[in-house]
Amino acid sequence: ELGFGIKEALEQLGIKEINEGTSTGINNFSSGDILESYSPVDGQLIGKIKTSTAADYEKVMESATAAFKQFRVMPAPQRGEIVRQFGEKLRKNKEALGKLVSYEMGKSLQEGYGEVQEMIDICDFAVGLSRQLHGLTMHSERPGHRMYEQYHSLGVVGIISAFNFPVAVWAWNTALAWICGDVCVWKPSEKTPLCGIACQNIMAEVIKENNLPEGISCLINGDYRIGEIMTNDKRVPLISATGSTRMGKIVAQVVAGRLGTSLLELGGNNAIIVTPDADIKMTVIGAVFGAVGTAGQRCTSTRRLIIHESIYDKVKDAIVSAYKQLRIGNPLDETNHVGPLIDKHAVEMYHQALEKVVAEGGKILVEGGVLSGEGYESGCYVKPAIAEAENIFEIVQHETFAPVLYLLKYSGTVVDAIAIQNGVAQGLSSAIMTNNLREAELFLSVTGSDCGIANVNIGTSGAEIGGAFGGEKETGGGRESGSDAWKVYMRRQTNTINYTTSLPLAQGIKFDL
Ligand code: UN1
Repeated sequence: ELGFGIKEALEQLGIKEINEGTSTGINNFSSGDILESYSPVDGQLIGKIKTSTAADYEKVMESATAAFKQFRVMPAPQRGEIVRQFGEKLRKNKEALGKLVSYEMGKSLQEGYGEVQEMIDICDFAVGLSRQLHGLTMHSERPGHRMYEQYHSLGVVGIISAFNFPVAVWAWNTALAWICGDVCVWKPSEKTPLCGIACQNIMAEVIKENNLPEGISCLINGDYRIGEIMTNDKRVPLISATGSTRMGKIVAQVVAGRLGTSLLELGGNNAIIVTPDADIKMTVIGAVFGAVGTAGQRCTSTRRLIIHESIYDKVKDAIVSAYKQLRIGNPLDETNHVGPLIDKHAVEMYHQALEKVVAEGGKILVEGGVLSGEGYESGCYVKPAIAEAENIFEIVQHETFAPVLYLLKYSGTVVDAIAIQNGVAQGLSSAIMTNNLREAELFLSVTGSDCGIANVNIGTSGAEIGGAFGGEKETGGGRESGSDAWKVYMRRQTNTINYTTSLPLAQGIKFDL
């Protein structure tokens, strides 16, 4: 029997013992193998999902492409109204969906709710945006001519998302794509398929209530093989993929091979620089939440602390003693700080990272280890660990999706710290803790952080949806969520109109017949 109100949450979200519904669930295109979803919280089987075959995928695409023809001619503010209703339904289901996220993925209940809140926020953002899909007007160099640009709906958007944000990343993409007039086909992580079914069920109600074609929101379930069919498909002009750099490189090459567009949000190796002018209390909160929140499985998780030598021991002692307060256990119990890793494979990666850092000459400051016994039966609960290391260590250069924090010492000025911060292949999130304006501004300047996200006096994780989210270098360069990220979901057109009776050519070219 599933506790913590999970049974009721599953019922509310329409999750059954065996779940079908690759399309919105009104009809059902899943005829493949059964995929089982186990909770990392207690190791219990939550539900089964029918996966999608290549033939199912074809039916999904038929439904999606037909829906696009209808959806693209619906005025954008009316599409915004659909997204507004979706946001309303998310508000009603926040508790149930947040719980399912926590139970299927393993993040804390608060973070589960927080993720649903991000979905609600992006819906609100998208509703406003649905009246602001602005293009520019320009002055033509020719008399009696007018120039402007406009944005048209793009088509079918393929979304590949990761287990760590099993619902929010989908919503960041869909809320924008829908107001832009696109339809979406989603391949959620095979580690969190029930979250996918739940989201799909919520949107299916909105679609049905508005008498719209169900292909506006489609779901395909399964492993990389079904994702591969989608990334190869010419009918999908945009693939938005979130996950590892390894996966992103494959997706990028396949999509580029057919000259499609990819929006990539891949690995991070995020650091906080702690300068002699840092507020130590704020640093500790930011660093500890950044390193152990979501059990170190955010792509924005803090992996490296770059501390000035003059305050190194002070900061180290404060962080190590904060780690002693951490309670590890069932994430649905709100008194716990740290929940489980997603699965045993992740536990293995965590072990390997700790072994490697020692082998390379690092020093363990807070011991790791797997917890066993009552409450830890899933075998996925690990102790957040801290190691003193060097930035050049191979393992420090690598993103390990686990609560392992590396302490790095710098001497000299903030310029030296920035060199260490930038001295990795990834470029997602970064932060500096300082009350020194010169240091802060230098960090944000062109010679400062090379990441897509650079913060002052807050940590690396927990970005708001209003900004564009993503990063540089091996993080893939894509931007999702706020600001003008919507533009990638539309095709852009430049228009020149001649309202005279002659045909002057641009650049003054004469061509008389
Ligand atoms: C991710 O880890 O894939 O900034 C996204 C954050 C969240 C999003 C993280 N808003 O931590």
